Amino acid sequence: MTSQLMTKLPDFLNARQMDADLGLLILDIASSCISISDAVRKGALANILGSAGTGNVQGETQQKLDIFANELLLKSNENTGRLAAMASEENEEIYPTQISSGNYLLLFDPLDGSSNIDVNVSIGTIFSILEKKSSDQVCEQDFLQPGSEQVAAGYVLYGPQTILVLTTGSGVNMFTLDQENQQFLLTNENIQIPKDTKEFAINMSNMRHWAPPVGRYVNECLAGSTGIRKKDFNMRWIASMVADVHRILIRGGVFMYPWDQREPNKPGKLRLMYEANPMSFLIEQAGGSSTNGKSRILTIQPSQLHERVSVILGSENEVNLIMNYHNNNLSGEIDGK
Ligand code: P6P
Repeated sequence: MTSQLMTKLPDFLNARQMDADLGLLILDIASSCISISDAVRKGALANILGSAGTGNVQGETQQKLDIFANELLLKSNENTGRLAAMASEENEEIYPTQISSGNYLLLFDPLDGSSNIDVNVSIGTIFSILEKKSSDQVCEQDFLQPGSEQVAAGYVLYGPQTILVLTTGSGVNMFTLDQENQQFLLTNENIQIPKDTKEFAINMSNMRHWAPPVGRYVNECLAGSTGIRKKDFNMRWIASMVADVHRILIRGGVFMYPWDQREPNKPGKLRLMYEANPMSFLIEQAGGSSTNGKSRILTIQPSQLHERVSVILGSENEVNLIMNYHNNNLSGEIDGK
């Protein structure tokens, strides 16, 4: 099918007959990500690689592109009237909009996978949209809703193609950026993740720190056809959650960033509100599962904006097996207690 015949993102959203402001908000995010994509592609030619020489609220060194992406998303969404406030991995506090009459709350990791920026490996923007439920002045408490309350979520992957992956609660659809016309075109409809897999993603260098259930699962994968799984497994670790999740949406697999004993009081490395929740919404909408090892991530009641969580997500049968190992008390330390 030629690109002229493919469905454009605005037409796709109109056909869904969703709330007009939500549709326009999604288009605002998509437009911001096209600008981010352009900067990512220019890289050194735009003098936008390397460290900015500053640290973020997470205590991580900020890359120039982190700051560029964050500022662009904040500035391009602060005056639309569609949002009450925003929250970003790069900002300690929430970011009230200039026209705070909007009903929506936007959360994002502006550039996930920053350690890959300077080595030209795929990175991405992750976003989550909630409704502001209270009529009071917007505050952090408005954001502290379980992931099941999201009205939309997605990511834009800056890889060989720039791809927007989106759910508004009725399936997962993918849109590829037509670089010539600067339009996202529908290229994969109603994604479904295979229930089984032969591929797992985890940072193996942390093996000695894992809880026993994770170690048991991975060792059984490594034993392959000679062990109880009776099939050989492949391993991937891109160190960009967006890229690992995208692979799983396309061909199945399981992604794990579990609790480990390096920092036992932290439930995990990844952020609940703007990494795990949007990815979990996408994964479940595509027929997969997403858990912290013991329960669905989307049911977690947040207590802090930047709280972390243990993440095990992907092909349903594989995730259920790992959950079984945790819940049958193979002493899985999930919440740091
Ligand atoms: P590690 C990127 O910094 C990130 O937040 C995720 O995108 C990615 O899956 C993970 O951290 C990689 O962590 O410890 O392997 O570098």
